[in-house]
Amino acid sequence: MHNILNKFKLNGKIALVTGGTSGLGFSMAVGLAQAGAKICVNDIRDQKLEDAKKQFGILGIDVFTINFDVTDEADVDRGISIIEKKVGEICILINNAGIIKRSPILEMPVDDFKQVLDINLVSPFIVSKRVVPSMIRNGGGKIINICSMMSEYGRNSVSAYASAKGGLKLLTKNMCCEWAKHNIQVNGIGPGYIKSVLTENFAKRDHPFNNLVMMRTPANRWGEPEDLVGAAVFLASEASQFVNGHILYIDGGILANFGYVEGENN
Ligand code: NAP
Ligand code: GCO
Repeated sequence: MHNILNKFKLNGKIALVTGGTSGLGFSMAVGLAQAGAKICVNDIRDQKLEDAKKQFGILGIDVFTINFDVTDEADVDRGISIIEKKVGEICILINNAGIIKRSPILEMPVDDFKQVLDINLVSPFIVSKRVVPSMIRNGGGKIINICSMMSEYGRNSVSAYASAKGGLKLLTKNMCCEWAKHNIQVNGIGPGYIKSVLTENFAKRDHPFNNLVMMRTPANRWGEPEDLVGAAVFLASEASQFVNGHILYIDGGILANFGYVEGENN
């Protein structure tokens, strides 16, 4: 009898996780590898690539690492060409690389605003544009864009980041519109507040922002990178063939919740 779990297996698939040397990307890459995929990760710092290779190795994963800058179209072409030559053509792409710069709009240099958009929004366009032609030739593929709950919300000081992630939500839907006919499913994962280097300054007891996140998150905890892995495997697998243009929020319920204070109904 056909077993549905076979639909979640990624054996024989080649996956690229951009910026997958740490944090959320690293965890998702581990999950895809455990599901059978051959994993490639890139970064812009050789030391991080070396450290990641060791970390993956400890987990028994033979990762292919490569240095290229996702914001530089020529460097992306060079990097992807090396992957195609040494590993094979990519069938799963997770556009994970990202940064955040927090500043009030009036104090934020335009160049900082542009850099955040370049990495978080323009680079998924660049990398996907380079990878999709081979997906089309090969009969299909999967793209997962790492959005954010800031694809839905604004917040003081993250105007560049929210603009980029809001744009990435709609870029995801446009990629779906243009590439679905080629059996390419393009979806987003929208993490809530997850412990990583981007948020480590907040996730400390009694930090005002930590108190806000705890109050707003019905799960009453910060997310861990591992909380995203099941969704990543699902959206990278045959189990999600009819899921397209969807942003799957992994946020402990925060987007469903206006907020609650003790005693509000007294
Ligand atoms: P992270 O550990 O800093 O991961 C981001 C990765 O992107 C880093 O490895 C970074 O490399 C890489 N990167 C940055 N610029 C690059 C470039 N130009 N070319 C290639 N790689 C580049 O932080 P994270 O929290 O895991 O973030 C991963 C993704 O999740 C980001 O898109 C972020 O916006 C998103 N996200 C995070 C949260 C959260 O709460 N943590 C929530 C929602 C969404 P270097 O370290 O060498 O610069
Ligand atoms: C912030 C946080 C958020 C998270 C995440 C939420 O400053 O508000 O860094 O932006 O990183 O994107 O989904």
